[in-house]
Amino acid sequence: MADKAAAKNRFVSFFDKIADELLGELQKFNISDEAVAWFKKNLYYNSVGGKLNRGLSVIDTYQILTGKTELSDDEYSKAAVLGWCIELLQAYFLVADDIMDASKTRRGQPCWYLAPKVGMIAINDAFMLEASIYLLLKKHFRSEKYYVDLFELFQTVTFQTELGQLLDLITAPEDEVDLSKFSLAKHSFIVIYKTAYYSFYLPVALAMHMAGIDSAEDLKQAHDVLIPLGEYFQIQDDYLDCYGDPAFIGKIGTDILDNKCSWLINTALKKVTPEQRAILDENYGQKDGECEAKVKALYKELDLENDYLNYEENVVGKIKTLIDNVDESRGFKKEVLTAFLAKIYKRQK
Ligand code: DMA
Ligand code: MG
Ligand code: MG
Ligand code: MG
Repeated sequence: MADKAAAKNRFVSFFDKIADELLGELQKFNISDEAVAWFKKNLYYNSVGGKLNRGLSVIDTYQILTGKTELSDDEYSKAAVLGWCIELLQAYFLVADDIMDASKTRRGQPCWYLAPKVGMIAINDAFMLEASIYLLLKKHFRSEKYYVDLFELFQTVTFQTELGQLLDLITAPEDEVDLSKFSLAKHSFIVIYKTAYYSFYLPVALAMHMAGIDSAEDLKQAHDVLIPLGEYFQIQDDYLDCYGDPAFIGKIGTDILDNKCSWLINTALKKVTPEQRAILDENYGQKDGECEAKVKALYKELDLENDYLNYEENVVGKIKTLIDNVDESRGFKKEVLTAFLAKIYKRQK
């Protein structure tokens, strides 16, 4: 555990270097001190303060794939840059996601668009977080033979995530609640695109390119386990939206108010009586705390917590079987996947 804390501290301190480099890019344009200070605040406010699982996973995966417990300074620096690139991508998505979901808090502080003086400047700030990824890739990887792979991977995964966000949003219209449009199949599609690709496939695929263990077959093996793993992770997120402790998860759930096609509502819809269904039709997706409370009370009556526990045991069993079947002959390692699973199993935040 102490090791884990030390690894996280080292990675967090590395962000100062990342931020200095990015601010240095800005200074090249002779931009005002005020703008530099704004960008610096944007970078720190939105990139640091989370669990950093995605970023740390690049380093962990690289170490597992190469079998090295100690990395050279150059290797550490490269893996950490890629890790922070994912965290910047996540920061970009979250700044925008919180505006679109009308969320109030993130990582225990006001969402960026609600911070003093920010407002809709947050939209441009999100774009700048994304653009920072490509400045860093160019600076650190331009002469590597896998530069184009990294570049394409970030672009492809970004598009997949945005497609997922689009589906998430159009399945949850603000002014028209129609629960008959929801299904677990739709849910699965949404969460694979909006979460699994960037949170699970991306960190591993980046480390695989860096380690040179990146045949099409091995990338596919990684993909075929990481996508179901990411789907499970987002179902945990849906569960925590309702049942998590805001003080602990750092954010206040909005899925019921926002008419989201969440795992919980889909699971509820499968087991309701016509009377209970009428309660959902009337109260789901209304921007009203009392309606939200009625939906939550019905979730309790339906004992969705138990459905979730059953789901979790079941899916973890399936994922373990998928991992058992991974072929390690080309260099990919099962341990990359078991390490990931261990990080999220029964997570509370
Ligand atoms: C998160 O979906 C997906 C992205 C791409 C940010 P969400 O709105 O459920 O996330 P959160 O619960 O963190 O707002
Ligand atoms: Mg959200
Ligand atoms: Mg969202
Ligand atoms: Mg959520």
